[in-house]
Amino acid sequence: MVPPPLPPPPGPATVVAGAVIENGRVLLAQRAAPPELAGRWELPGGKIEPGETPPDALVRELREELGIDVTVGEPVGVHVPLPTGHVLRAYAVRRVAGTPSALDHDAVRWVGAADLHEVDWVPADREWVADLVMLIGPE
Ligand code: 9L3
Ligand code: MG
Repeated sequence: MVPPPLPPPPGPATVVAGAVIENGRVLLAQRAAPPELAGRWELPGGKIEPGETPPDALVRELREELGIDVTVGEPVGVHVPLPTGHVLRAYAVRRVAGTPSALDHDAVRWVGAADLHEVDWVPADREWVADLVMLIGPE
């Protein structure tokens, strides 16, 4: 029997973002779109699709966007309301395979704690700077 489609989860639709942290640096990605966000840096990720948990969605998004396999760990920072009506959530993730490349972004780069404040962040992700500094630890 074909199972019925899952009902949408309660509350606003969720966008998930991943903090890949290695060797005292976090992986950031430079958005290519939309025009108002293009050129600015974010924790990579995207929208949860029907039937996905937040970790499922993050594993899929980081495979699609960066070509890496990750396992999803602890939540990072606050849930951030987006102008689109979505809610944005971040998680610490561990890279288990693949080398990050900008498959959907304009660029990727590793940034240390001391440089995180100076990043040209997409506005929503700036909320997590202090949390990321704590996670990464001093350089
Ligand atoms: N967004 C903001 N910060 C992030 C991510 C992954 C996404 N770290 C915003 C940008 C878009 C929306 O969420 O308005 C959906 O993201 P995407 O699917 O275009 O990556
Ligand atoms: Mg995305």
